[in-house]
Amino acid sequence: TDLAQFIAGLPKAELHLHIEGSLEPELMFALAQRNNVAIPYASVEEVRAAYDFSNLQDFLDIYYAGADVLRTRADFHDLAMAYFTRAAADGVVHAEIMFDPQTHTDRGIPFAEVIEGLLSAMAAAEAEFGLTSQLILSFLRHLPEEAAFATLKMAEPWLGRITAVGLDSSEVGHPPAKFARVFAAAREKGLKITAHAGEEGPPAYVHEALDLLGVDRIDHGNRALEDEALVARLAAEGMTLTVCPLSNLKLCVVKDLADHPLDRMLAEGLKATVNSDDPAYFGGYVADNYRAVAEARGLSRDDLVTLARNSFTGSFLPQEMVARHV
Ligand code: ES4
Ligand code: ZN
Repeated sequence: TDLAQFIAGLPKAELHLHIEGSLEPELMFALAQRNNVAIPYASVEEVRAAYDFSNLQDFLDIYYAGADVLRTRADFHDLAMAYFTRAAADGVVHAEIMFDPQTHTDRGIPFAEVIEGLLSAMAAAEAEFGLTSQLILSFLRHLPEEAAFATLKMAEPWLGRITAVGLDSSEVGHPPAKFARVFAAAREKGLKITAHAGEEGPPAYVHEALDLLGVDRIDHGNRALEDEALVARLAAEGMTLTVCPLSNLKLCVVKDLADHPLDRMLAEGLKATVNSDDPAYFGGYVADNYRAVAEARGLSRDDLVTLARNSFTGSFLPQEMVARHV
């Protein structure tokens, strides 16, 4: 359709993507076989049928189980290359991808295997598709802050190739305040900062991400809309929100895409972007997200152009690179 073509042809950056969440069932089966790992599903159809979530934790349980097939640097390379190939086809020219080292190091996979596999795919994607990318190391917030410090220490030899740190996993009960010290340490090392906040957690968690973590970006941020003063502050600061419409639908953050607040965010002056989050689990890559929300909310072409422009101005690219895209 016209809309699909317009969206695919719009150069975009993806700012909220968990690389482990791009593991498609077909690749999960192939890696299970390659690594001799048993998985609790008999077929690709059975895996897809299990992707019926009623909240974030439901999803996370299945996401961590799926990640168990990822064992070697080749696996992480193949995982990321499959994502970049798919993203390039969607018109993504720059991607800032999150990875969760603790999901792997806690299973005995060396940090080096994970990151070297991702870095080799990032180089291959730039050579093959001209798609640039950056890495965001995400801490698992259901684990203690000490574990995040240990992860930051493991990452030390690669800090020159990591752009930012993030905070993901189970939000409610694990406020940003729990990680204030480790984010301060990351900032001192020159890393940018992002955090999931206001996906399921209250507006107070968004306040904490701003005040206690000093975030450069907010992942999701939907529930900030419940707090008028917070909305005004986010708008005044030009804070980027990495919104994920299909994720919000699949995790029941919204009941229906027709209720999605994306255009309300734009109308309130918020710098919203559209992203895929965990595309293999939530039913679509970035262009699917633009299309679904554009149809459900009747977004204009101007809105779509604004969203794509926000994805570059909200990126962690240096200013002169941003200028090349906007
Ligand atoms: C996640 Cl959607 C979402 N929220 C929090 N943590 C995550 N990890 C992967 N996807
Ligand atoms: Zn996320």
